[in-house]
Amino acid sequence: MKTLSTQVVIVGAGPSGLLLGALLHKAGIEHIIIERQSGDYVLSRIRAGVLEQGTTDLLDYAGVGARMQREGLRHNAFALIFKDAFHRINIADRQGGKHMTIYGQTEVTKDLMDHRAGLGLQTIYEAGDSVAVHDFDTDHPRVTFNKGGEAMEIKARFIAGCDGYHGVCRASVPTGAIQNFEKVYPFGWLGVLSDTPPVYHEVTYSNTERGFALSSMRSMTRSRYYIQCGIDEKVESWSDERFWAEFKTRIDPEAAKRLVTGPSLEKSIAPLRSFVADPMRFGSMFLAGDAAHIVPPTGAKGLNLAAGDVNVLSQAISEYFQEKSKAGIDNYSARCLRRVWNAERFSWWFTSLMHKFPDTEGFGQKIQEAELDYLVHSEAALQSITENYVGLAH
Ligand code: RFL
Ligand code: PHB
Repeated sequence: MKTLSTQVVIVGAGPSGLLLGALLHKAGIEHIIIERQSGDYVLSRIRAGVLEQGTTDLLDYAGVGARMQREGLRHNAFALIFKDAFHRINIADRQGGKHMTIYGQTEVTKDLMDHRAGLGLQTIYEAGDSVAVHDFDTDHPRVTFNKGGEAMEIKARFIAGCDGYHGVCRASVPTGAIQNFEKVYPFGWLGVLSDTPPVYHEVTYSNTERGFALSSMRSMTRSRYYIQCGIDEKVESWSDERFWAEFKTRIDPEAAKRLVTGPSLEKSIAPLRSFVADPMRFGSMFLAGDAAHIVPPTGAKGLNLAAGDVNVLSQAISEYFQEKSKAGIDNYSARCLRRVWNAERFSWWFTSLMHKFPDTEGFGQKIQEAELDYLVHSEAALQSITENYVGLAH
């Protein structure tokens, strides 16, 4: 067996793992990233698009923010549609000038990969299903895997489990040592990416009697739209024509008239789930990002939570190595979980407010419309939604 040694092994080269790597490198800490898939596969997953200011600040700090600053779209507001009417909600005016940035997860991932390549930092791709974590209840954890037919082992002081919801790190924790909290929603999101100008200038969430829709974008010429769909629906049963026809019924009538449609570049269905693992640390192994928690995408918190975790983790690990202090690593789980549960609550609430639920029918719709009406006319409620949307301070 070939053995490598480093200070931290990061499992997973999604945004959490790559950003943690950039932050550890900046703090002078050695690490190796091990990823199951190829780099191209990781880049092909179309996911998040909305970054909180805390996330863009962290990407700048990590030294990977230059293209995002040039190409990202700065948004001071988002919008809600209900009862066919459009309501713009200004965030910046209510939250001391804070704003959101539209910049796709694919682009963030690409910038982080290019940064790593430029610095010559080691990422081992295509490790497949062979990755296994060992001895994380000791100070000498190890990660083993096969690469190109050769058995390999990486010894380190810490393992960072950044391997997403289906990863191996959380799954390796003995069942008695972890508690999982979960809620699965009775619907999914059907998403379409297309090279058409976005129908709205800002991210717009629709509540309609036919179900939820979201109008987002990646640039001024590339749209990202979603509609609520049944949990068992197959993407093959949604032709582009059917998608556009349904989507038009879920935006306001003026917008439906001006909507530009076109072929989909990507089309996929995502299930909606809320999930939290508690704790997020097991001896020498830490969980970060989707490995530890999932939010439904309403409110765009997932990637931002991941960035918050790796910020806390990189500080805790650098305190350990540089100041010989265990305070940060001992506090990691509690510090993250407080922020995570705040975002879980907000994402659950926003999901419940905007989607059609199969069991509540007409009464549920009227209650949602009453709450939305209250929301857009109450300055107190607007303060609260914008404060949560832009990201609570932590
Ligand atoms: P990822 O991105 O899942 O990356 C985990 C990586 O680990 C690898 N892996 C392994 N590697 C080695 N060994 C193993 N055994 C492994 N098992 C897995 C995987 O191949 C993968 O490369 O998790 P990470 O890095 O924590 O990042 C989390 C984000 O991807 C996620 O939270 C967001 O995409 C969520 N999300 C959104 N977040 C936002 O902040 N704003 C948004 O606008 C937003 N929109 C979305 C979203 C997620 C969506 N879907 C499809 C779930 C919209 C959608 C539709
Ligand atoms: C997206 O652009 O993909 C997006 C925007 C806002 C959300 C979720 C996803 O709440």
